This record gives sequence, structure tokens and C-alpha cells, in this order.
Amino acid sequence: MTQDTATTSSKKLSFIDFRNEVLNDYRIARISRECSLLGRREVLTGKAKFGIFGDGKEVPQLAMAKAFQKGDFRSGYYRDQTFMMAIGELTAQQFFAGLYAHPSLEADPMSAGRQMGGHFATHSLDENGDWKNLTQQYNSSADISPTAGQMPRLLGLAQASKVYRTVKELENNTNFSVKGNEVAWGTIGNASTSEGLFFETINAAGVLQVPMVMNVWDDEYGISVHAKYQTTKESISEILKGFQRDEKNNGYEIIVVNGWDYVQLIDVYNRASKIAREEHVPVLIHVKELTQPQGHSTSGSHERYKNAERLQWERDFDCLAKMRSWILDFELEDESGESLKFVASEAELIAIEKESKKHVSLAKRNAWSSYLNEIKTELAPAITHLTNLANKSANSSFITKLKNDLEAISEPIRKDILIACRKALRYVKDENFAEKTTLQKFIKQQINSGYNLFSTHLTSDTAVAPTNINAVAPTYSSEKNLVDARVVMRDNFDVLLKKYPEVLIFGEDAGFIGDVNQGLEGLQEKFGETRVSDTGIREATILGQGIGMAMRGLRPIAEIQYLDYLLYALQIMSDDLATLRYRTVGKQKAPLIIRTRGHRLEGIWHSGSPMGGIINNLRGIHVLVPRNMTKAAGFYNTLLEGDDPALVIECLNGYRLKEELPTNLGAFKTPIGEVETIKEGTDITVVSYGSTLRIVEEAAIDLLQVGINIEIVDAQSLLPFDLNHDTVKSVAKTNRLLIVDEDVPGGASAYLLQEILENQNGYQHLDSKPYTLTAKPHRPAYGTDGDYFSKPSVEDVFEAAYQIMNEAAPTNFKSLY
Ligand SMILES: Cc1ncc(C[n+]2csc(CCOP(=O)(O)OP(=O)(O)O)c2C)c(N)n1
Ligand SMILES: [Mg+2]
Repeated sequence: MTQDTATTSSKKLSFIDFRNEVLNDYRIARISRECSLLGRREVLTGKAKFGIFGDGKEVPQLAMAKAFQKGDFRSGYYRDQTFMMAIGELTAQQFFAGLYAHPSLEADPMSAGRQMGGHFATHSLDENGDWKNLTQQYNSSADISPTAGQMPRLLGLAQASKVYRTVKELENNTNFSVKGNEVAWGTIGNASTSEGLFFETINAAGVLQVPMVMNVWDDEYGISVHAKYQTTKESISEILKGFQRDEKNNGYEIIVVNGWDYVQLIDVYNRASKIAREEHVPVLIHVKELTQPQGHSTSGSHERYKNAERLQWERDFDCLAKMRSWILDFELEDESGESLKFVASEAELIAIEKESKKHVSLAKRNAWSSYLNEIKTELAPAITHLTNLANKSANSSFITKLKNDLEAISEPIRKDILIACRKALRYVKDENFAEKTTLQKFIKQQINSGYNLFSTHLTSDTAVAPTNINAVAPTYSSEKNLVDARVVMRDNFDVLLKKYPEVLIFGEDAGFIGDVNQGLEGLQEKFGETRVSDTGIREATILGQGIGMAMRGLRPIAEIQYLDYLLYALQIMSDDLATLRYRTVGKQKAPLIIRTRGHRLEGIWHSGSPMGGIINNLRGIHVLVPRNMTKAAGFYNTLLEGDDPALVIECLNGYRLKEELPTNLGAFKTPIGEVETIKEGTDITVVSYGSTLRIVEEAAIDLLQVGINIEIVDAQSLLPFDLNHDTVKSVAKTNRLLIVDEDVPGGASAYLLQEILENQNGYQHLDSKPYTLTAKPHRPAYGTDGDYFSKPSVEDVFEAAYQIMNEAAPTNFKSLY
């Protein structure tokens, strides 16, 4: 073979490779499209509840998948099924399992039916809850439904690469990064860019210069609302032009491309990947001219809001139709004048289309029968138990009817089975025979299995779950070393930063000045700007930085300057962080620590203690309310050994109080889910937490003078609260209960009441009506008098306790008023 022919044949070979890749892409896109088409039918015929699909967005996702590398992360939304298929993380059968909400991770690896279809995820954790090697796999953080909710976390996923590239001590953490070469890819719909979270993320990523590629899938609509109501100038790339980098300033690379142009898209995605990966410069790709062939979701039809012209345009510019024509028309002449084509005739494409249809139809049937068969194995024993019950019972005919009705359901669900069995049990409530016991056992087993399917993994259940980390008491030197409490915090963080190279602390004023209360004083100088850093004023994305970095093996401590401003971040904490472990059935985690300070200052936005709102929105996150800095530092020490997220609220008025400096900094640990009795007493159990405890302690001294001896219990951990049920032991002794906090009436105090009276059966021990003493329902007014009349004072606590005793023993404790 001469040199020339060798070159020609290798060129030919590379053309064949290229051709195969193109046709394979077309096949993936066709399969994805068929899934969307059949998926919609499954919803309209009632087999699935709701469908939201990726039709009309296939082609750019093929291009993104080509640029996406192992170790990279996606943080996107419900249109991305084609991308997930192209990286090999979603099959057609899994797509349908998700649509049917099949509650099994094998069938639906995205969420085992916990999330509606179209919410994608990969597994970062193995069966023991330990990290897998994320650099050896494609990664998708688990989607959430709130529009733009994927943005804050995207920032952190991208920032992690920067941290791994910068911090030398992390070089060996090879499960998470190879020299910070990973890109975080965001996807968002054009209309969702109207959300504040999008703009906040864009700005922050530009400041931080992180390897983030933000993809906007633009189909001109957000459900029925046109771009003219969504975006100034109807173009996100147009209005973000000021972010474009230039010779003088860092910024973004902004690229605009049409979503139906396969060749351009591949080029654009290669370029974007290189810029982000190598230079750590964020890229915005505005992918225009996309369509929605079936409309937004199965909940409506787009003919209601798109005119005939637009609908025709969508047919003409359907990216898959455009790709098809491009394949058909493609022709190249090689050096010998031979024509190179992808397909000899249209028949080849028709064959791919037919084959894709068949593939999807089979996948759909398999997914359905797998879903149904699992239920049928639960149905069979139910029918047997009901038959046996009917044979024995005096109410035979009623039970037989329940059984027959159940059998008549052609595609029963678990709910149908349990309804029949639980109703049948009522018919035999006055009878007694073995078959009844069998049915009772079966019902309990079904309820238990429902718990396992739908209620596990709210928090960690691994060996290093924070609640499994044992307490270690602080130790002290023989000479009493009293310091300002903020020094305890600072010196403890110093030890932690040394001990854990993966720990980073960041927030407003957290870097250069070492936080507003100097709990981080001097630590930026010591550990560098990457590990102790200032951020912009943007609470939601501070949280997002933390979530994303925690998902990539770092141990971020995100600081929200004051508790009152946590509300800016509360949405993302609630929707994303608190649900992460649950929604992935334990396959992803973000053990982020959120540090903030609150309580007992003055003013509407500087002293709130909105604990009821917080604990009710944050199930899935540990909520800790230490009464002093030693307790708080102990919580950080505990949490860093654990694998769950937590919020620690330090007492804003506690930094200048004196505390003794422990000698075992970084090692003493405050237990999570345990209360502490800080004063023993006999008459009333007073439960409180945080700064209010100091008021209760003062009142206790006054109360002793009138012969009332209260026992004070520090809740310290609201989520979870008192796992050992120690509070009820105190109530059993005093027979009286008063809960004090500075939340609104019916807030966290009502939660504590429910925990103690109902969960711990405290009601059995009460000789007096249980009371809560809280702040007023309004935000606290400013100034000393404003505070006095807004929040519980020492006098209020005294009188509340006194009144309880007055009611119990009026002759001993005469009425004050
Ligand atoms: C915070 C929030 N508000 C409203 C919704 C309801 N919603 C779901 S999708 C959607 C439109 C999104 O449009 P766009 O971002 O353009 O994405 P597309 O569906 O067009 O791809 C809306 C309003 C939501 N999920 N979350
Ligand atoms: Mg849209």
C-alpha cells in the first residue's frame, strides 16, 4: 500500500466514524422523541399522572453530551432527557419507570418514583452511603421543580473545581477532581431566567470565575407566556452583554447559537468546554430557535396560545426535522472525486426511525409490566387473606364484596390493596380467629413497606449520621482561662481548618475582617483566600455555593450573616438542600454546614427568631440552637464528623460574654438530638433554647425567692429534638411544663409542646395546663422598650411560672394581679 492510499483510506475510515456518530446521535434523539410522544399518551390514557418532556430540545443536548466529560456535573431541569440518554445514564425503560413512579431504584434510578418524571440524577453514593469515585462517572445533581432552583447549586458545583485546583492539600482527593478540570453544566429554560436566582448566579459566577457553562434552552415561551413578558429585549444574551469578558476585565464568554444547527452546536460546545475547563472562565450559551412540538406538558395544549404561524414555524424548525434534512442532504467529495454521504437513501433513516419506535414501545411495555408485576405480588396474598377472612367471618358477604371489588381493578395500586384490607379489618373487629391476625400482620407489613418505599432517607442513616456521633466534653486547664466567647469560636475554627483541608468558610465579611463578630479573626491570613473568603451580598447563592461544593466532597461552612436574612436562602435550603437525600433515596448528599447568628437584638429585621418557619421548612436539615459559643463550636466539631447538612444558630449577644477556653479545641463535641438540664428543680420544667435561656436563668433566681424551684432544660437541638426523651422524665418529676422562646405564638414552642406532650407522652404527667411563653405575633420593635414589650422578659418568665403555681396552689401563691 502506498502512502497515499493509506491516507485516503484512513480519511475514509474517519468519515465512516463520523457518519456512525451522526447516525447514532440521530438514533438517540429519535428514541428520546418517541419517549416524549408515547409518554404523553401514557398520561392521557391515565397510566401516568403527569408528563413533561424534552421534545424539541434534542439536538443541542446531543452536542452538550459530546463535550461533557467524566467528573463533570450537570445541574439542570426537566427538558434534559436526551442529554441523559446520550451520556448513557437514562434508558427508555427507565424513562417510563419514572413516568409511572415505579418505587424502585433499579427501575427508576433517578428517584425511585419519589420525583415526577423528567427530574434527573446520577448516583454519587454507594450502597453504604459512601462516596463513589465521581471522576470516573458522568454526574448529574438531582433536579428540583422550582424554576431556576438548580442555579445556586450549579455555582457551587463549578466552584469546587476551582477549590480543587487551588488548594494544594486537596491534591489527593482524587475521587472528586483531577486538578480542577471538571466543568459544571447548567441548563435552564428561557423564561426561568426571569428568576432572581438566575441573575444572582450569573453575577456570582462572573465574580468567582468558575468553570460553569450555563445553557439557556430558548423556545420563546414559559408555558403560555411569551418572551416579551419575560425578558427585556426578548433576549437573555442581549441583555447579559455587559458580562462579556474583554482584554481588561474578567467576565463571561457569551455564545449564541440556533438549537437546530447540529454542526454549529458541536463546535460551540467544544469551544465552551475548552474555555471553561482550561481557563476557568464561565460561559453562557444562548440556544435559540427551539420548539415544543407537544406543548409545555401534559396539562394543556399549546394551540391555545400559539398562533398558526408560530405552530407552522415550530414544525419547520423542529430541531430533529432539521437534523434529518441535514443528514439526507449531506454530501462531500473526497480527493478521488468519490461522493461521501451519510445515507444512501431516506430508507436508511426511515429504518432508524422505525427501529427507535419499536425500541421505545417495547421499553414502555417492559417498564409497565415490571411496575405492575411488583404490585401483583402484593395483591395475591391480599386476596388470599381476604378470602380466608370471609370464610371465617360472620360478615362474610361484606368482606367478599371488598375482595371482589379489589380483584376487579384491572391495574391496581398499593393504595387499593390497603384500602380493601383495612376496611375488611373493621368487619372483624368483634371476632377472633387466626385469619384476622394474619390480615393484621399483612396490613402492618404493607404500611411498613410503604414507609421503606416512600419515607426513608430524610436524613442520613449511616454509621456517621450526626446523631451517631458521641459527645465529647470540653476539657479545661487548671487555671481558669476566661476569654471573650468569640475567641472560643475563632480558636476552634483555626483547629478545624488545620485538621480538615476540605473545610472552607465563606460569607459576607467572613474573609478579610474575620466575620462581623470576629469569630474568624486572622484566619484568612493564615489559611488563604480560597478557604476563608468574603462573598457578595447574595444569601441564596452563598447557600448554593455550599450545596454544590458539599456535593463534590468538600466540607463548606456557609455563613449567613444574621438569622433574619436566612429567609433569602430559605427557599433553596428547603427545596434543594433539605430534600436532596430524600429525593435521591440516599444516592446524593450535601453535608453543608450553615452558620448564622440570631436572637435577642432589637428591631424588626435584627432580632427575629423565626424558628417555627425554619424548622417546618427544613425537615431534612439538622437545626441546632446552642446557648453559648462552646456549645456551638462543639456542634461544628460533631457535624464535620457526620454526613448531613445542618444549620447552627449562634447567639448574637453571646460573643462578648466570657467563656472558659477549652483545651481540646476541635475535639470536644456537642451531641445532636440531646437536651441538657442546666438547672435542676422540682416545681416546673421550663424548656427553652438559645439566648432566651439566660433570661430564664435570671427568672429562676427570682422565683427561688418566692419558693418556686424550676428545672431548666436546654433543648439545644430542635431538629432532631431529644431523641432520648429526657424532657418527659423532667415533666414526670415536676408535673408542670412551661416552654419559653422568642418566636411568634404557635411557632417553635408549639413544636416543642407537640414533641413533649404527644411524642413523649408528657400529657400523662401533667397536673397543670401546659403553657408557652413567646414573643408577640409582630416582629420585635426597636429599642429597649420595644424589646421589652415585644419579647419575653425576666418578669414575663417569672409571672408565667408564678401563675402556673398560683393555679395549682392558690393559697401558697397568692394571685399577683
Ligand atoms: C418557582 C416556580 N414557579 C412556577 C413554576 C411553574 N412552571 C413550571 S415550568 C414553567 C415555565 C418554564 O419555562 P421555561 O423556563 O422557558 O422552560 P421551558 O418549559 O419552556 O423549557 C413554569 C412557570 C415552577 N415550577 N416553579
Ligand atoms: Mg421556554
